[in-house]
Amino acid sequence: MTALLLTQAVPAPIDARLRAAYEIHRLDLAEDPEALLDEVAPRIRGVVTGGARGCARTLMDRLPRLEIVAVAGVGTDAVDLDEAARRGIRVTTTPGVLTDDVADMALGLLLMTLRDLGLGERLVRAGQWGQTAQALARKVTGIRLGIIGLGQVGRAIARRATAFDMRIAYADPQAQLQLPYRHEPDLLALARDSDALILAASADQERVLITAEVLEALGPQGYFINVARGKLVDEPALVRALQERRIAGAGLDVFADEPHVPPALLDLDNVVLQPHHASATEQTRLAMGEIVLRHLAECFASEAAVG
Ligand code: 8YV
Repeated sequence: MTALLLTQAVPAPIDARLRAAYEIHRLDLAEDPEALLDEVAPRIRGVVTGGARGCARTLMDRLPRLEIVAVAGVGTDAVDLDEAARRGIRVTTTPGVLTDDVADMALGLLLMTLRDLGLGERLVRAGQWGQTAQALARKVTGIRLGIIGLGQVGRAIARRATAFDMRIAYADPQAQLQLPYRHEPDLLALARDSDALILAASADQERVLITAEVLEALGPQGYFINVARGKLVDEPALVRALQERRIAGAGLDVFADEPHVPPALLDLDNVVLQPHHASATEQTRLAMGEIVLRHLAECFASEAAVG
């Protein structure tokens, strides 16, 4: 049986089908990952991983027979693509199927953050209704929304935002003139003219997009939502801006060093935090798993045909 290494869980039905067709080893569950690799690495021919975990050079170097890195996700930023290309290792992703979920998460975080839903919920649970006054929230309908990255996810966010009568502008290297949104390539100008900024840019870039200056331009009435990658943000600057109320609030699904969340954020009421869960619905994770199964089958079938 072809041996595969999984770096994270997949839904049970996908797991069962993987186990029926392959010899499966779970790196994330191993008590001693090094000992597991010592034992199985020489025969591993595929890695199944997520967008955030990817497959670093150090792991690739341990796997001499590696032929495929099947990412359940769209970002390949955590996969060493140069090394994969050099060794002829396929890298596959699951585009399309998680777009709606990520856009839904962005809207959820936007609503939750502007309307202080987390704070209200904590207050009710603590039996404080009627005892602790809650400040009035920010109206969502009609805000000026700045979307950074108008790819599949950015466009899905814009479609949802349209139903909330939001005035939409976006920053993207490509102006999409067929769409009824204002193109504003200058991030500082976009931040200055937005009530809320949503970061939906592709993960596969090195540049920090959300700098201290962008946060300054967003200003004390502005909100920031991130469903892309934490490393695209100057995270210490974001924490300071939130602590000092130089921006109004943030909704974050992603962080620079997951699963570590800057401790200072845990004490702030103007932040909503999620554990990188934008695509974590049963329906979407099953759809992603189907694509991973197909990519694995194609990889090993085409090889059988050649051999
Ligand atoms: C994945 C992600 O769902 O697609 C990506 O790049 O970061 C996430 O949406 C996650 O990696 C789970 O596999």
